Amino acid sequence: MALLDGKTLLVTGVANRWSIAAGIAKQLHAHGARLILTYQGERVEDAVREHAREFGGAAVHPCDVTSEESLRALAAAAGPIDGLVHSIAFVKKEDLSGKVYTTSRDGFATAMDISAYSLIALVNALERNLNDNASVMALTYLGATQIVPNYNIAGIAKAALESIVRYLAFDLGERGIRVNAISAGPIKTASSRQVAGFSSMPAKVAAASPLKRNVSAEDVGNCAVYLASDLSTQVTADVHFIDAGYHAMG
Ligand code: 0WD
Repeated sequence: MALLDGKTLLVTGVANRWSIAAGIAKQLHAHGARLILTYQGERVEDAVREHAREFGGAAVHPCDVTSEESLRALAAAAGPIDGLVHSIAFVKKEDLSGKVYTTSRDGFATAMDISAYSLIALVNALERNLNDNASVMALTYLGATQIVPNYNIAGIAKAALESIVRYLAFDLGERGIRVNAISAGPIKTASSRQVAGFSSMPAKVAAASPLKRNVSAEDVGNCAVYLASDLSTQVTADVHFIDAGYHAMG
């Protein structure tokens, strides 16, 4: 019997095949989970539907986290779920370089809304879909707690996201629902390429980390398998690093 047999996981953020969410969906499917994939808009719908076929005919629904109507429609369509993967972030390109103090009020609000508040919005919308003992996970990055040049407002939003993870863990703990963050090492994706100077990060991590290597989206997916499974029923309000140990370097 596979680890995730009988479990249904809703995965957001599969924008294309390089997305971390695509690696997560691949591993969840490989371990027996039934998947529901969401897509932000028409621009990525075809790619997500193609992935869905690859993952055993996963169900596909639209979901734009900035729209309450879209979130309500997702809740109505999704049915019961045993877990939820939040793999969503957006920061205006001009706010991913230069000085943090030049961030506009609007840029700050957009980053916080899509990269952090969206987890609250998703959980609020899907609370009744989540079965007892379900697992909620969100993708974060070391820039939440350490200075990563140019990550800027994205790091500030990740700090908020990690705090939201802890408060949601408290809110949902009575139902046995766990809420955790996965802090991934740098992986080349459409989002990460927006961060000025990002292209040098994977090599830097590979050279400096204890394990002397980079992580892949599938490595992150393996952590998601553990967090979605009954092996992690006592783990909540945590930030789990999948970064070859880089976060512990001085
Ligand atoms: O090195 C990296 N790539 C790391 C990424 C290291 C550590 C953490 N992360 C995080 C990101 O911050 C994000 O939370 O992982 C998550 C996934 O990011 P990704 O896989 O690197 O990037 P990408 O493939 O671009 O997925 C992010 C997706 C969007 O993709 P596009 O390319 O269309 O911007 O977030 C989704 C969208 O699919 N997204 C939304 N989904 C629903 N509603 C919205 C929205 N309004 N906005 C963005």
